[in-house]
Amino acid sequence: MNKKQAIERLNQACMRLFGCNMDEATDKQAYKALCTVLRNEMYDRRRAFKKSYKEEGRKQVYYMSMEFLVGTSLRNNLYNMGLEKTFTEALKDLGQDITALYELDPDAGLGNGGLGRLASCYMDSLTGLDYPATGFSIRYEFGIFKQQIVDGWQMELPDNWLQMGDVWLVPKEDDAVEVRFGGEVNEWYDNGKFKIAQHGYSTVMAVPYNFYISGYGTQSVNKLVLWSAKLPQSFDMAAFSRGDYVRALEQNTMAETISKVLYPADDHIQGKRLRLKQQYLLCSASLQAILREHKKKYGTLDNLPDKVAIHINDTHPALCVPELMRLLLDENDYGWDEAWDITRRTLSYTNHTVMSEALERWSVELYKEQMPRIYAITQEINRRLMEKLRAYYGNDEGKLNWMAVIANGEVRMANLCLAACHMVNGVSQLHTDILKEGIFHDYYQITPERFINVTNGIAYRRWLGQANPELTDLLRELIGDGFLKDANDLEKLLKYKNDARVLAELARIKHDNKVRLANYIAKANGVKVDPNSLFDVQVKRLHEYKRQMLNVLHILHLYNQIKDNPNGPWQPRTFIFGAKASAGYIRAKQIISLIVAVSNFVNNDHDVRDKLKVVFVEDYRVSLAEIIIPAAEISEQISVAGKEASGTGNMKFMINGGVTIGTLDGANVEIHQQVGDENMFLFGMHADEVENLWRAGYDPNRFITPELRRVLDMLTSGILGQRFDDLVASLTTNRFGVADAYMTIADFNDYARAQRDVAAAYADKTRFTNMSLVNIAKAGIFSADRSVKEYADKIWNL
Ligand code: 26V
Repeated sequence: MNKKQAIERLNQACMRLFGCNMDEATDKQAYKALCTVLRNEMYDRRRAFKKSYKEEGRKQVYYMSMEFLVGTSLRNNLYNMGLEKTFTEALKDLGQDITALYELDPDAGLGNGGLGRLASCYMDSLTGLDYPATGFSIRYEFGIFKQQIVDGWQMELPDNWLQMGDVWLVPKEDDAVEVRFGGEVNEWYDNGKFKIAQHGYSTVMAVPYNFYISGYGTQSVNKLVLWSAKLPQSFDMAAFSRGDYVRALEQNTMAETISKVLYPADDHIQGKRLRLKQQYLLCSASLQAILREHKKKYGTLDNLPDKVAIHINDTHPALCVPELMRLLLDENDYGWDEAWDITRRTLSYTNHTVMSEALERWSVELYKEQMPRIYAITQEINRRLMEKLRAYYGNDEGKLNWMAVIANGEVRMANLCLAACHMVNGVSQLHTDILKEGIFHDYYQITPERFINVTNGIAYRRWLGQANPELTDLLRELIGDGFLKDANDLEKLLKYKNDARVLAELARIKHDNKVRLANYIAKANGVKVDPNSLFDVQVKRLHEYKRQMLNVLHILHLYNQIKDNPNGPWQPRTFIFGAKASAGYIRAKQIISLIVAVSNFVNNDHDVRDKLKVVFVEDYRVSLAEIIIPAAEISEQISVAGKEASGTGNMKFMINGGVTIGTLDGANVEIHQQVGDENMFLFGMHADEVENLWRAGYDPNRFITPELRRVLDMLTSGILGQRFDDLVASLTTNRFGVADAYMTIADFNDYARAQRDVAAAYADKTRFTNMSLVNIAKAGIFSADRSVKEYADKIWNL
């Protein structure tokens, strides 16, 4: 498409939508017209791509996930389709400024954090690599809440992203499918054939909305299908015509609440009915759509595993297991063994956390109430599983109970996946080892061949190419533009190690990005930060295991040191935080309060003001990450070892030249393998040391040094404007059998040491910029292209 054609299409779209030409359009109208043109372009490309892979009979992958943290789409689509320049100029000719339109593009925040963002990164890479891939999720009307800090406390506001974001969605009302909840199941034999029927259920219609995904440097377009829950027309009318208006309306809103809002928690399960309904809606609707399409093409489901791979992203879509069985048994007349064989070979599962609070379990009562037939099938899966396990493990009841899908009145979704999926993977080397040796050990022993590691990766064309255009241009000039298709090419940058001109350029670009962030902070927080200070950043969900507390305690320690010796050779520093807390996670909210209090305290102290600044940026989200990450010099990845499954923020910092201070946890281990001791700041206990100390009986009070005591006392003294007794108690007082469950105190000293190393390294600008260069050069392995190729080869057999 050239500029002239772009102008024509924009004018056409604008005329059709708003009855005016582009040069008369408001920003909002221009935005919608532009998105419509791109959406139509993707639609056309999609048709061509689909036609070709269907003709070739290629195997397809379906990625099932309750979350896709898409972020903005406008710039990403223009960039991927190579149309950025064309449209920037076309719009300019039409008197429109494209950057103003970028501002209007909402973050599609259909996810909480790493797991959802990973899903989106994978869709991008799969498409760029021309794999036929479809994502399935829910069209939440409200995505992750907007965070506002009021008097230091997090408030949650609704995120009505569809107001603007609906331009990206194409409704497919005709493809709606029916999903049944509740009721009862009858079973009988008819001429020796087992029959079942469900009655008294309520029906919800799932309407698909297509969200097209473009790929970099290719004509291929895939789609993300988002289900929206609607009450079926007929139901509505029946009650209506009885004059039962209220009941009809009530039913209506009940059905539609299913897709109303994303659960804004990633810390613990609550066992809520609505959440279970969301999960079943996703699984049932998606599987029905997949099977319908497959049968249309092949006329049979016998070859489903040869042509279809269905991936379960964490246990949230684990109901795919019994639902696929149900569809095969009840609606396609397969016997149990055949159905089980097809199910097993079709499904695979990724685990994303070892935190026991986040491992999903549902009460049998609720599960059965909502999905009686699914419950019966789950029982049968469990019965057969226990039979097999008993043959293997004998009567080791403890082990059998631990491995059961149904036990103690609960259905355990991870065990359901382990019982059924032909492949199970962890998201970093360490995480996979912990699955094998820890929580999934008993399953691993029986079938070790099913367990593999696929380390996470990122869509670096977004996180580097788009978020850091200056660095991208420099790289293009130095190593050519091959790295935009093959991230391993980044290694060519190594030959510029110690090259004074290149180091100066890298430092200049980092400085520009810091200025950009400083401007944002000035506007958003009213705080002036110095772009010449060291930018040290921790952005991620707020969780105790991620240890934002450790960072805060160290900041106060640093504060004390500066106060004691105000004329010392202190490296000026700016500490930047961004984090949303789960709405009900009070301790996490207290930690946010503490960060805000510390920032007010430190930023207003005349003695330290030009040496130390602390900023909490509100409403951390994908589009903010794109501004923050390129400006970071130090990347804080300081979880207690063994708890962060992988981390992907760490990779985004690295590829933008951020140097990691971190524990040997998750993918930090692999970052360390890439860059070595010299190019990151490691500290803290290793995963096995954490385990051992825990077993030996950890008492944090034995680790409190006088310096740390002084900091803890500040928290309880009121000097910060508030007292944080609760937080200190959580670290030091053994009230519920655990004090400092994440060993913040045990790791404090070594963390402070590593932070001193940071300051020393930074004092030598050349040395530090070289570290930064090595990080960029070695980041190629963390491309999502590498990850999805591994999935395609080892798990999905595409
Ligand atoms: C758990 C729950 C619990 C119930 C309520 C809703 C909900 C939503 C999400 C989760 C899952 C949390 C798991 C998660 O996000 N894991 C992260 O996955 C990233 C991608 O693999 C990985 O980089 C992070 O280390 C890991 O924490």
